[in-house]
Amino acid sequence: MLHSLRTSDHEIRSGAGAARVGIGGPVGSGKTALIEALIPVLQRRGIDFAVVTNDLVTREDAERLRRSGLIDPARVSAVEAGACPHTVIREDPTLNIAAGDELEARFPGLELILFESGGDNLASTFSLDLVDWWIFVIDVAGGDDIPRKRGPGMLRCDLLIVNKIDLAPHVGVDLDRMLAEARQVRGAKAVVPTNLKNGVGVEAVADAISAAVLFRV
Ligand SMILES: Nc1nc2c(ncn2[C@@H]2O[C@H](COP(=O)(O)OP(=O)(O)OP(=O)(O)O)[C@@H](O)[C@H]2O)c(=O)[nH]1
Ligand SMILES: [Mg+2]
Repeated sequence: MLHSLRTSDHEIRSGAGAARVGIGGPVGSGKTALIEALIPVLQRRGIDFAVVTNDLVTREDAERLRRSGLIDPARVSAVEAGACPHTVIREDPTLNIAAGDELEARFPGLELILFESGGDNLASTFSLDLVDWWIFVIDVAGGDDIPRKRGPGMLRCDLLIVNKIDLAPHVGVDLDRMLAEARQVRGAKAVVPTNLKNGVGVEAVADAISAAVLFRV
């Protein structure tokens, strides 16, 4: 069932469908803040996009984005993930696939859909039935030992963001060492440091998305 869904989904996407990008990571690492920072950058670049948020039992993040004034509220959809946020992005992403399909039907020119996972732990990963490419957001306040813990989310994502770099001196984190360890465990895969309070790193994230799934450089 999922297979046939995926097959038709792929066929749509390989034609005029929107690219789908996941944003996962632990609770509070800055996933919604990343979307808020990306919105004006993507708009300036003329990219036609929409957002799907996942919360446990509320629509808090969707409401935050709709109220932000940054984006047409109709372009923000919410999925209520229930108790296990990873289930709806990995084991059974049907609800998220349907939310993406529904946005594509309403906005025929859509090029990109960002899917924010509910805050989870270092093990959360996205199914490639749902997304073409995905980002994992960790933050320095979560501890500089996170890269050494080698969680699957951090290892397997296409782009790792180390956020809240502004907080490093306040939480006793050696940022250079944390970044070096993250790069070491990820081999050739990208790591981008960000401060989403002042926008440092956001253009680099938009560049990576554009190059990877929109084939723009
Ligand atoms: N100092 C600092 N604070 C940040 C940064 N990015 C996000 N925050 C703050 O961190 C808190 C959590 O950010 P969110 O974007 O809500 O995190 P989230 O990952 O979406 O959280 P959940 O959806 O609940 O898992 C908020 O208070 C943000 O303002 C940053 O780069 N620096
Ligand atoms: Mg959020």
